[in-house]
Amino acid sequence: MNRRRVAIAAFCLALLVSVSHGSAVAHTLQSTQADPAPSPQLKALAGEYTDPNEPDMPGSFYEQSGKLMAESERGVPTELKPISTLEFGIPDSKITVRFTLDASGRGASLAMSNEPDVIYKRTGEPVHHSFHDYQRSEVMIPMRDGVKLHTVILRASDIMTPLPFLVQRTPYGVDGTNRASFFGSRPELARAGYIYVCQDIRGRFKSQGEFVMSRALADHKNRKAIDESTDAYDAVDWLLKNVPGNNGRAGFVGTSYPGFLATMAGIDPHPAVKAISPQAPMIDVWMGDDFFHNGAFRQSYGYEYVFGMEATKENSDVSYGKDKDGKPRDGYDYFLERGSFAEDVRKSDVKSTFPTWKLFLEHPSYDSVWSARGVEHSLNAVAVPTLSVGGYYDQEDMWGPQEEYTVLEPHDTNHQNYLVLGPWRHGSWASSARHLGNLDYTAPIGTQFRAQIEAKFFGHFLKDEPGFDLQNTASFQTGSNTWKRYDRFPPKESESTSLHLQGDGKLSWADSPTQARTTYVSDPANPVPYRHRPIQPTYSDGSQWFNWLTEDQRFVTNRKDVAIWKLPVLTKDLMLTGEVIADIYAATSGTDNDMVVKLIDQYPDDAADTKMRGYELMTNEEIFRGRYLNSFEKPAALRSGSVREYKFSLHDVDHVFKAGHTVLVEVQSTWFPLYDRNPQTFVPNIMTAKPEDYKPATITIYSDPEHDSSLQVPLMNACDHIECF
Ligand code: PG9
Repeated sequence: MNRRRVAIAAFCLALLVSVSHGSAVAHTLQSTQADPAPSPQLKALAGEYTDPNEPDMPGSFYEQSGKLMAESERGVPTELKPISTLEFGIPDSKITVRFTLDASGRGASLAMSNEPDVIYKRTGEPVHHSFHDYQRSEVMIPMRDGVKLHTVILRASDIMTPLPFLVQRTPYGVDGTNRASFFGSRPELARAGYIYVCQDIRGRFKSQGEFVMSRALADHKNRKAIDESTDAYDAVDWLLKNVPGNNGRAGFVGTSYPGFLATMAGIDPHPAVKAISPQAPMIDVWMGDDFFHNGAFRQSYGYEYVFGMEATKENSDVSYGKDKDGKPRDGYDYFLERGSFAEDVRKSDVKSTFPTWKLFLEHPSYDSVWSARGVEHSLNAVAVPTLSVGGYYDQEDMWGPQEEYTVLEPHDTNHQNYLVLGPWRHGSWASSARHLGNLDYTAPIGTQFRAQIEAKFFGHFLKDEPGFDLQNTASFQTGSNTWKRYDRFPPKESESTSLHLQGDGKLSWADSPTQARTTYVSDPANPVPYRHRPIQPTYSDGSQWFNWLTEDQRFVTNRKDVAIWKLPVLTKDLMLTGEVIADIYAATSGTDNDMVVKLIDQYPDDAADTKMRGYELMTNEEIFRGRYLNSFEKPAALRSGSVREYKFSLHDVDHVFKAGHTVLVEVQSTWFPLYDRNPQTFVPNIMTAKPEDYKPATITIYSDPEHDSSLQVPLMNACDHIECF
């Protein structure tokens, strides 16, 4: 399955129609079709149906000319295919909808084959929505070096006034872009009216040229040089001259890889580019986004994502195969048995090593190969209004948007650097759901962002429309479940305050008065899983990858290789807004190691929401690879037994730990198989470590006046928790 669609497919009925339209695979339901149900029967099914758990995503069904039609806020009217009188197929998909009648013979509820546990109840009469009539065309747009890029253009033919371009460049394929997919993925923008342009980047799908993963910026003084920034420039230049009815302005939008591409469109931009919204952009894949974090290699993700992108010009899937009982293999076992990343590559049986796998193998440290790809080094001007969007629970690119905003902020002379953060997973602001995993935000925060901020941002800068009132930052604060607006992030009220890791597993606002040591043995043969097992391939159907950052951490809390510190139960709410920094003093009996630090909100055992009782919810987490303590460029062995300071960011938070909850800090040295195992004995290149290099090591965390292990947390209501003078 196309990986972009996996993320969208989870959003159920409201999106169903549009998802099926975007499908690359045409599954036919013809053979199972019965004669159409008679109209009176279809009329009885008519209504709006809603999942009570997700009340903001209803879908409507109605009879039209003897056919059953479906539509929703983002699903264009679509004719369903009758299978029986109560069961219908969604065109171009395997999904079926089955109705249940009430005693009077009227539709009462429905279930969809792809969501067997959800029952949609009839909640009213069918609701109709307006959908512009987007006309689709395909072109090959020439770049300055003659390479042509495949581009789909949608123009709202029922809007007569000149419109701006809204451009998304992507490596994930644009063939499925049409009226239905535009409304399905960006309903507010589709309804507002744009010339929507989606382009395959170089070397992907139907575009010519060579694909280079996170292509570095070229020297723009060389007029012939090309990169994603010049391709964006050339595309805009061509569109302005060749697509009639444009208003002379262009905006760029995109999430993740397309978010990075939106960022690139804002570097030395075409003069017509008036707004960009990089959403979950990856900014530096070595420092903190997809492939490494502080030097620790994201083994399962790096292996699978690159396979998906570089095996063919289109998207490919990885399988872990079956275990001896014929069940799908657990990714934990799969990667543990293989060993180092070099073994993953060797056992993958690909004919020649993919270019980005080769980079991982040959450039494990932050050398010029990676720093050249680090976008943050080129963000030295807010050349166009920039709306960065990020998720506190983004499992792929949490760091990118935070970094983009932070690096741009000092250059923001015109006050056009904007940030929106919320408790979303990767890209889930596109959803209208209230939930993320087990968490309930009590409102459709994605819709609120899209309607009140994103649509108004583009409306203001591309069409001079009123209503955009964001000053600098909007953040949906968890715990209190409220939207906050800040005139900068972190806000000036936020005070970085030490939370000390003391002896006996105590967390305290007071300094460590005594000497305390906490030890655990980290064994690479038995690494701590990063999420509940079994672990499915990252983007496979049913994969739990998407929500793992919100999983209850109790599944590892009792392990002997996870050290825990705890604050007494809070008597007042504790509000943290800003950056959390880990500052841990530790020694290892080995010569290399990893430090994983997690900040956790522990819910009380009598929490009102029964599924949250005793829940251990991470708010912040990160890893640091010890060999890079001196330098990211030149790894060095640690001296066995010597105390070192591990100081690194756990990134931004905006969370209220409620009175009655507890704060936990956990430290561990493996997080597998998301991160490859550190052999814990220094080897020049961990990618090629041999089985005998992996050794258990004793990790000691220090708590004393000289080695004051702590977390620096951004306290908003400091005087409620520490003495204020
Ligand atoms: N997280 C994906 C990615 C972006 C950039 C580089 C590598 C991976 C994505 O969702 O596009």
